[in-house]
Amino acid sequence: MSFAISNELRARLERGGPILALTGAGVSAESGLATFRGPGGMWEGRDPMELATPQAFAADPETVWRFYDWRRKQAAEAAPNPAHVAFAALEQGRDSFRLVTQNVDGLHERAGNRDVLRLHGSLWRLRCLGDCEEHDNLELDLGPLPPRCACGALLRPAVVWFGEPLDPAVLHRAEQFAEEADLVIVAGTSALVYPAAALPEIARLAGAYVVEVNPETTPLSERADVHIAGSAGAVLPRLVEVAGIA
Ligand code: BJW
Repeated sequence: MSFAISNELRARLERGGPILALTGAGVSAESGLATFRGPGGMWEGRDPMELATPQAFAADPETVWRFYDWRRKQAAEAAPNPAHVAFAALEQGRDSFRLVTQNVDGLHERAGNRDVLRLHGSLWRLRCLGDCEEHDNLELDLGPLPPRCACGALLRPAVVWFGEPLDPAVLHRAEQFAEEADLVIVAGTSALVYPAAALPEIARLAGAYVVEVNPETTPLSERADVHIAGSAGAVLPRLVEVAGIA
């Protein structure tokens, strides 16, 4: 796949300023994981958007848990793809690289990124609806669904559903990165879900150059400095090369 790299993008990749990457479900599509919106986004004939709400969980925790149990198993079977590997190379090659993801699948961490700011939580953490601490859980067999905590209360995935606030400290850090960035790479997101979708605009207003990597156009496309219409797995390794990172 061939695509042009503008002089400005090349200059910003080469000059060593702070780079912020904002990633979404499309980055894991080439690992075989379904995105939320668009083709292949349905689960058992249901729209994932209807399931990713506290209301859906309150009404039917078993169905919502079956969806997340399926996602955990899919994610465990998936392997990081060249886009994940490229983001890990950027973190290793640049002190001032920051990765902010909306993804909950853990593939960035498995590719080698050590400092991942997870806006929407993680499939691999569980939260007790009683008083117990949120904790990591990598177990693929959670037993009968919905799972319960040792204290007897229901457990839920520690992800951020619609209408729920993001962790304020995480969001604050992400906004700071956006304000400090010289270059923002937005990859694999429909740029529809806030407050994540506001980060490129915060960065742009503070002087960053914004590049979007997505085979489709999104509401961000016309505001970004460049839209590269390609898959993250093809484009990101090339950007790493231009940045001079082996
Ligand atoms: C490829 C590719 C390839 C394919 N390469 N690309 C301002 C305006 C309007 C509304 C709001 C607003 N502020 C807040 C809201 C409400 C709401 C919201 O944004 N609604 C909009 C939908 C209108 N936001 C919220 O509710 C947030 N909370 C909040 O704001 O709280 C405020 C509050 C304060 C105080 C008290 C109480 C509340 C929370 C949002 C949580 C989102 N949660 C989910 C589920 C997470 C858990 C889980 O994973 O199940 O997050 S929903 C879902 O969408 C998930 C994703 O992270 C998120 C974004 O999706 P993403 O990653 O962009 O995926 P897709 O599928 O949409 O797009 C994939 C893209 O990839 C496509 O464009 C493809 O073309 C592309 N692609 N292959 C590159 N190979």
